[in-house]
Amino acid sequence: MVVIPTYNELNNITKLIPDIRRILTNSSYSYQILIVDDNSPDGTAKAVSEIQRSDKRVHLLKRPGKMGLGSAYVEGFAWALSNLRFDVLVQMDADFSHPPQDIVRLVAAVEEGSDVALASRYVEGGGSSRWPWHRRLISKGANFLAHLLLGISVRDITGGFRAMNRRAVEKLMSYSLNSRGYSYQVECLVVFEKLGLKIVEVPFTFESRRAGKAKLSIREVFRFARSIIRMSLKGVARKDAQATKKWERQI
Ligand SMILES: Nc1nc2c(ncn2[C@@H]2O[C@H](COP(=O)(O)OP(=O)(O)OP(=O)(O)O)[C@@H](O)[C@H]2O)c(=O)[nH]1
Ligand SMILES: [Mg+2]
Repeated sequence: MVVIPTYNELNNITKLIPDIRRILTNSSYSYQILIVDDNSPDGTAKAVSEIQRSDKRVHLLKRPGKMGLGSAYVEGFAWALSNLRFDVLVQMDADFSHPPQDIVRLVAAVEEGSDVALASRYVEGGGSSRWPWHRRLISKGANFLAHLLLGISVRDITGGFRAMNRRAVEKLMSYSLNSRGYSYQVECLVVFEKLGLKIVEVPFTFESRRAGKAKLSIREVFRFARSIIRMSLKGVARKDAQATKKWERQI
C-alpha cells in the first residue's frame, strides 16, 4: 500500500496515481493507494475523488486544512492500520521527486527481510538530479545536524521515500510523534533505531519536483532544527509512557 500526502498537487497526482497503478499491476504486487489531502485549494482532493469512482483501490483521507507533512503521515498510517489489509506500506511525495518505478525495489527489500527500506541519496549509486545548490546545502545541513545530535547510523536521514512492514508501522504508531513537519522523517528513524529494527538503504536518484510550487520555506528549516534539538534533549516517548507520566503527575 502506498501513502501519499498532498498539498496543491493537482497536476502531479492525476499522473502519479495511474503511473503507480501501472507499475504495480505489472509487478508481482497488488496495490492500494491512500492520499492524505489537507484541503488543497487547487482541488487535488476533488481530482482524487474522480479517480476513486473507477478505482476502489484508491482511498482518500480529507483533512480540514494544512497541518504539516508529519501529521498527514501519522493520520494516514493510523487510518491504513485500522481500515486496510497490507503487508508493506510505502510512503512517498506526490511531485515525482520519488520515482514511482523505485517502489518495486523498496518493497522487494522489505520482502527480503528488512523491516524498513529507505530510498537513499547518500549511499553509493544514489544522488539528486537537477537540484539547486541551496537545496543540496539544506539537505546536507539537515542530515549533518541529525547525525551529530541524534547519532543515527543511516546515511539519508531526511528522505521521505520509504517502505516498511506492517509490524514497523504498528510499532511506530505506538510512539507519540511530535513532528508535524519535515522532521517527521527523522523522528521515525529515531524510533526505528531505538527498536532495533532492520533498516536497509536502497540507492535512488531524487528528482526535482515536476509541477507545482515548492513548500519548503525558511520557517520550515528553523522548525526542523528546533525539532531535532528537542529530540536530542527529550528523545521520543511511547504513548503509554506519556500516559503514565500524566497519571504520575495527577496523584
Ligand atoms: N497533506 C499534506 N501534505 C503536505 C504538506 N506539506 C507538504 N505536503 C506534501 O508532502 C510532499 C513533500 O512536500 P514537498 O513540498 O514536495 O517538499 P520538498 O520535496 O521538500 O520540496 P519541493 O519539492 O521543492 O516543493 C508533497 O507530496 C507535498 O504535497 C501538508 O501540510 N499536508
Ligand atoms: Mg518535493
